[in-house]
Amino acid sequence: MTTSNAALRSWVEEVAKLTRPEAIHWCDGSDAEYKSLVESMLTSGDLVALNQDTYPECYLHRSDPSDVARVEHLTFVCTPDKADAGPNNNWMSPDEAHEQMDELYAGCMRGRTMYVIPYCMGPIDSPYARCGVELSDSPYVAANMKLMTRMGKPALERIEREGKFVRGLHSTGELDPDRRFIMHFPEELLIQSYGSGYGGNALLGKKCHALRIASWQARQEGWLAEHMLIVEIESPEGEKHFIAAAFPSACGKTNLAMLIPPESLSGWKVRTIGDDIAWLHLDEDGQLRAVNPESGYFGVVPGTNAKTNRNAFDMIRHDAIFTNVAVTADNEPWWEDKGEGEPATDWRGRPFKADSGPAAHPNSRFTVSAKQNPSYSPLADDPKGVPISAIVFGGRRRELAPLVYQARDWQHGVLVGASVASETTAAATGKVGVTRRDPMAMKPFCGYNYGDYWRHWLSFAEKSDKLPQVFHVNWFRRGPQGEFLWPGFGENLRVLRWIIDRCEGRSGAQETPIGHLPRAADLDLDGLEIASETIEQLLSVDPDSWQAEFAHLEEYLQEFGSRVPEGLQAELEKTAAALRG
Ligand code: OXD
Ligand code: MN
Repeated sequence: MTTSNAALRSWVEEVAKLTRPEAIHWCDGSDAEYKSLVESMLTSGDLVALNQDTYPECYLHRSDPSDVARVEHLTFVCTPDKADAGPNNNWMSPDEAHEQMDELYAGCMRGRTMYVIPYCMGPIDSPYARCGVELSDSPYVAANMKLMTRMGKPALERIEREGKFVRGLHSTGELDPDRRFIMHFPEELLIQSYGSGYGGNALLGKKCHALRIASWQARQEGWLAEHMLIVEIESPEGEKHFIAAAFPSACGKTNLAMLIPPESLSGWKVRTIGDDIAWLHLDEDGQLRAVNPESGYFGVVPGTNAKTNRNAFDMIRHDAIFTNVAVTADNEPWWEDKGEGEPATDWRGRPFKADSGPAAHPNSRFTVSAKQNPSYSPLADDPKGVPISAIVFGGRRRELAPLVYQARDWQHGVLVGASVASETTAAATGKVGVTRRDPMAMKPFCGYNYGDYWRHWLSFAEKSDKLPQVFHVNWFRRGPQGEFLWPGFGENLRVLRWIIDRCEGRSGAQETPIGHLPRAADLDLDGLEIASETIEQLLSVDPDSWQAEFAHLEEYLQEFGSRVPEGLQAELEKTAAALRG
């Protein structure tokens, strides 16, 4: 196979000349191709077959122990002007980065096959979708890209029609953390990744293309590329709403997108459009519409069980790739809080010992096609996307942030998004559980200066008078003994209902300096056992703590100097003044 697109042909030739692969395989995206990729990885030991009776077509990949998460300190945005990447990104000049990467790539695919992986982010016939081609020497990447994206022939045909595509070059290299880089060249629509096989570093359609490069393109073209799930909620009366929600990595986006209503709300239906990324566009009527650029999930495994996420639990019982989970004596995948079975072998393939850390890696993952999700919405394939009623921001905060609050208007909503902070998780290397600022949950993914990004967000107010309402949630408030105050999971639908009712002007709220909060009576708590003092605690705003929070936020924004838009600064001052009373 080859292509009629001359630019793609000559790029493939140029890369082959540099990296020297033994063979070049053009991926067609067929099921037969997926099967043969799996077969070859079973032979090479890259994959291990799991119990095929209880987990048919499920396989385990054990990564190098040094290569289990995104590496933010090795991820760069390479713009000619450092200020365009902003203090939120690591920066290297394009010339220096190219020189360094060319050196690493020289001859790196000797003895290996280079896979040419054409893919489309978004429904294949959507005007909002964008295509890319990843060149990779990893069959694990090729197989995962088949599950995660619309990969193969239809994508190549679209590239041949349109002529435009994002280029991504990936080599597993030696998996040496000292020779590992994830480089982005937004002006060249180019990604270069070396030395890691981990999803977020190696499946270039996801974080690298659909967020870092796409956020840059989105600013130029007037749309938004966001780290958001998209969920469809239908009331017993048949009223439908779509909510987009941004939470940092491993803070429950997948669980919320696949929520199962509690028994007392059994007439409600929840369906998944996406669990990680949303591309948001204004249509000709000024309605914000969302498409999920992905067509599969790369989700965190630990904690997934029949109670927390029944849909995901069922969806990963067949045709799934597991990365870095443990294995039972029956050769079934196992992870912490699975709720059944016990580990015999840990994620590194060693006999499991209870005193030598978790059996599954805390950032172990599943990869599956979205179509396997019992709550999959066919609207995920709608080329027009879905109309968004509410945008919800959230973080993992043991203190301060109440269960839910609503921004006063769009400008205030941008401040609410910019003020997101969250405890770090195992999704990236580094310390876990440290609170860090993570505006719009995009800290690791915004491909340009945050100051310019907030300005771009604010500009939507001039383009439409029908923008979604903006909210903030916190499922993770803790009590004095460290216990979670809110039950979370399916019960979060109670909060989403209040959000929907606010969008429809149907439910009450109290005004506070940080925004509108429900009173206990404004939430449907029927059938939920929760003490009234706990609800009061979840719905309270402590002005002193919030003043301290705003002082911290102001200091943080100052890092972005004159790039911080006036509208955001003005909104910050307005809220800070209200907090002072
Ligand atoms: C992810 C992440 O894998 O955010 O989605 O790290
Ligand atoms: Mn994510």
